[in-house]
Amino acid sequence: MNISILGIPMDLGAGRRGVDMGPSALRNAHLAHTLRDLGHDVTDLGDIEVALPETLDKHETGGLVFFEPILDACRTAAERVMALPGGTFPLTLGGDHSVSMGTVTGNGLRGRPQRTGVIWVDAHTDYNTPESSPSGNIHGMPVAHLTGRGDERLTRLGGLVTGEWGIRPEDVVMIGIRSVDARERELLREAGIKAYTMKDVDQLGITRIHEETQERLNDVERLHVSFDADALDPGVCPGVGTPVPGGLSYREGHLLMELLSESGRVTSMDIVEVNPILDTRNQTAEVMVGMAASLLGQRIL
Ligand code: DIR
Ligand code: MN
Ligand code: MN
Ligand code: MN
Repeated sequence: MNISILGIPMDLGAGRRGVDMGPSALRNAHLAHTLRDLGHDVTDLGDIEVALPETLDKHETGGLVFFEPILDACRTAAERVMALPGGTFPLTLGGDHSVSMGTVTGNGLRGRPQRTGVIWVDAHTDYNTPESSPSGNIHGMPVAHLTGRGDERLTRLGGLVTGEWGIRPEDVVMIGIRSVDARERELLREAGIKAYTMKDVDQLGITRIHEETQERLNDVERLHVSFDADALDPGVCPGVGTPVPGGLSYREGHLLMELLSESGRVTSMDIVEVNPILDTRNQTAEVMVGMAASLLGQRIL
């Protein structure tokens, strides 16, 4: 397979500094080399340009911290993904999770707009709107905006999204959830988004959750996996900005990626929220490279 790596070195959407170094940490953990060893043709497109917080005033626009530069970066990321030749697998590296407003949109609109399912692997549901968010941090809001709620400039990605295309709430499946804000919980319920909490993972197991996810997303034409490193337990991935105890084990993460790989249906992936400042000797980036490898065909035997 042809895989294109694109970095979005942005931490403007997060509450703490450092995930802007995520793409570099993942490259240092031998991302491209690992995927080439699996037989893929890998092109690293480098990073898009993102404004540094030190060069900006930290102003809020209607409850959205760093709104303009985040919209700019997301739009640029979407355009870069849309420009990739058909058949290429985009592997996009955050950055905080707000980058996925750009990457998911780019993947959905590439070639001709298609119905796109999203598997959101995360400790958090990232379903806040500017009104519901306790923090104003946009990394807590991408799923709401991808499914058409919140600030219209973000849902339309500054005019890039026109017409009917959008992610349908019923085409989103979240896995690994264990931190949801009060108002966010109400919005999620209203929207009818399927979220497998850690309790569900404990009770049902990843195999059953994967089967149900495939069933639910049976009709989508494209399938995007957005993997926030904080979905995994902080013991496995300590280098994240908002660690939450009780996460996916190393094997649960791999098993989910292995099963998704076997399905042959995944067409794009993000790896986000790797924070090297808070990490232990780049462990989190190494683990996440392993997750990408499992999704992209690595097998034990
Ligand atoms: C919280 C934290 N729900 C917020 N979100 C995080 O600020 O909206 N998402 N950490 O990854
Ligand atoms: Mn997230
Ligand atoms: Mn998260
Ligand atoms: Mn986040």
